[in-house]
Amino acid sequence: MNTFRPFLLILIAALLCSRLPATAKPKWFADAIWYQVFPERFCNGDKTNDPVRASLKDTWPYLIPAAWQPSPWTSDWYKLQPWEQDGRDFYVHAQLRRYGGDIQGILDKLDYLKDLGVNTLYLNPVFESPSLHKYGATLYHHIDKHFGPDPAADLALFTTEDPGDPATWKWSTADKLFLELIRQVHRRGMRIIIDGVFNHVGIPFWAFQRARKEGPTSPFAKWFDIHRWDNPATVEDEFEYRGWAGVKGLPEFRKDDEGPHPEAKRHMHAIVKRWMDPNGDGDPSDGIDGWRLDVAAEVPIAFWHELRGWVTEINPDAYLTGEIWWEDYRSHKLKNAAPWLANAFDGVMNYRFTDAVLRFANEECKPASAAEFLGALRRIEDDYGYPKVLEVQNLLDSHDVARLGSAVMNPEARLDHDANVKGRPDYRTGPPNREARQKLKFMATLQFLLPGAPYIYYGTEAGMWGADDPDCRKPMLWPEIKYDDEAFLHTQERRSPVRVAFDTELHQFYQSLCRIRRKSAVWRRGDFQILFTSERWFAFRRKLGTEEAVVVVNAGRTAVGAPVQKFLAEGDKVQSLSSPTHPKRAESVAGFEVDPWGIVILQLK
Ligand SMILES: [Ca+2]
Ligand SMILES: [Ca+2]
Ligand SMILES: [Ca+2]
Ligand SMILES: [Ca+2]
Repeated sequence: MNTFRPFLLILIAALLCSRLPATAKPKWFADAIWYQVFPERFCNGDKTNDPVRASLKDTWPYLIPAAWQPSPWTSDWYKLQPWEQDGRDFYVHAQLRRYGGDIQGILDKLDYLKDLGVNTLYLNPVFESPSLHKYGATLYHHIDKHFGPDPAADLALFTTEDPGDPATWKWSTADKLFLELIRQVHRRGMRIIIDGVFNHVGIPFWAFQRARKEGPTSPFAKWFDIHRWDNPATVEDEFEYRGWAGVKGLPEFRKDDEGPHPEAKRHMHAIVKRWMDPNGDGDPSDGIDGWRLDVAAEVPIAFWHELRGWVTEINPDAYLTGEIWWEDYRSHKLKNAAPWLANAFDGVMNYRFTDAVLRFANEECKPASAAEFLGALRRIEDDYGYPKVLEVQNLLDSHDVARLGSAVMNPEARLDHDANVKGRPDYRTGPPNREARQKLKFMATLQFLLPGAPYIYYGTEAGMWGADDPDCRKPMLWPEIKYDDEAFLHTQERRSPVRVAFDTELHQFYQSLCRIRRKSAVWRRGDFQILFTSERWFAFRRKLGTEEAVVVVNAGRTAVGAPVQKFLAEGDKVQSLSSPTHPKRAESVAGFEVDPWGIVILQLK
C-alpha cells in the first residue's frame, strides 16, 4: 500500500453518487456480447464459390485488370498481387480484392464463436452486390451469390423473378444456406442481426437499372434523384443522379420528410418481412433478430419510426441499432443518438464510448483524466437513460475505423482520424508492442465491465491489426492457417518483416472477459456507482440485487494502492476474480496495489 494517499479519499468522497435507477427491465440486448463479422473476410468455407471477375462489374474502381484473380487468404496485405502491378495505387486495388469469405465459412466457425463466448452476431451487408463490402446492393431479396454454394444457379434464378413483385421471389442456394446459418445460430442459443442499407444502393440495383433504361416515365424514376436523362442521340451518357456522399457508385433513394418514395418503402417492407420471418408463418424464430441500419442519421427519422413498426409487428423482441456517429467530424464531435433511441432504435453503435475510452486510455499527449472519462460516460447515460445505456453497442473498433491493435500503436491519432495510411504514411501498421498490448487489454477489460453491451470486431480477439478502412478489413487470422509475414508497407518494403499469426494468448484473454461477463448479471444489468477518482485511476461498483462487484482501474504508469476496504461493510468477503491484467491475487482486503494499466475486480459476496 505504498502508493495509497488518504487525502485523495477526502477529495473524492464528494463524487460518490448512485446511477441507473431501476425503472424498466432491460431486454436481452443488455446480455448481448456482440461479434461483428465482415463476411468477405471472415472465413472462406467454400473455395468453389469464390468471386469471379464478372461479379465485380459496376462498382468502384470499375477498371478490372484482365489478369484479375481472387487474392490468397494468407498473403502479405500490402504486397501487390501479380494482377495489381499496373502502376495504380494499392488503395485502388484494395477495392478490387476478393478473398472468398462466405456463409459456409461463418457456419464452420460458429463453434469457434461459441467457444470464444460471444452470443450475438452482427453481419455487414450480405445481399447481392458487386462491391467487397456490399454496401451498394443489386438486390435486397437475395444473399450474395458468391456467399452461397452455387453462384451460377443463383444468377440464373434471379432472371426468373420480377424483383418488384415479392410473389415471384424464390429462395436461391445462398439464401437457403443463410437460413441454415440462422437456424444454426439459434440452435446454439445465439442471435444474429444484419446490415440494412436502405439509404442507397449499387449501380446494378434492379429498380435503378429499370429507371435508367425506361426513362422519365418509368415507375422507378421517382425512387431516385435523377437530375438528367441520357440523350440517345449523343454518344456520351448524360444520365446524372445523386449518389450517397457524392459517390456515383451508390445511387441514393429520393427522400422527403417521410423517407423514401412510398413504393420504395413498400419494397423495403417486403424485404424486412422476408428476412425476419422467411417462411411467413407469423413465427419469427426462423428469421434474423434485428437490423443494424446504415447511415441512419441521413434518413428522415419518420422512416425509422415506420420501419420500427414493421419490425415490431413481426418480432417485438428484435433489436434495431443505428450507425449514428459524427455530428462534426472536424471538431471530433459525436452525435447524441437520443432522438433515435426515443422510439426508433433500441441501440446505437456507441462511438461516443469508443472515443471516451481512447481519449482516456490511449491518448498520450493530453489524455483525458479519470474524471473527464467518467464525465463522458455520465453524459451518455444522461442522454440515453436506463435501461438503454445497458443496451447500446459499446465498440472499440469496427470496419470503419482503425483496429484496436493499431490504435494502441498510434496514440496520437483520435477515433476515425489520421489513421488512413494514404494520408498518413508514418502511421504504424505493425503489431502492438508490449506496452501497447497491455493498453489494448486494459481497454477491452473496461469495455466488458462498464455498462453497455461489449462488441468485438472480428479478429481483434485474434490479435489482428490494421489502419482505417480498408486496412482494418484483412482476412481473419485462424489458428490452423499459416500466414505470410508482412514484409511490405504501403509503398515500400519493411526493414524487418513481421510475423502474422493467430494470437492464442490474446484470444484466451478475450475468452476470460466473455466468461466474466456471462457468469454474472451484475456486469450486464447492474447499477453503476463511482466510488472514487484520481487523475489516472478510479474505482466503481456494479450492483444488482444482493450481488456487488468493485473494480479498481489504474491507467497510470505507476502502481496504485487502493483503499477498497473503505467501501466494504464489516464482515463482507472479497474474492478476486481471475483478473486478466493483474497477476497477483488480492489476498488481503486491507490493501493491495493495482499495476500500471491494471484493472482489479473484487466480487462482494
Ligand atoms: Ca468462398
Ligand atoms: Ca447520350
Ligand atoms: Ca417463420
Ligand atoms: Ca474511417
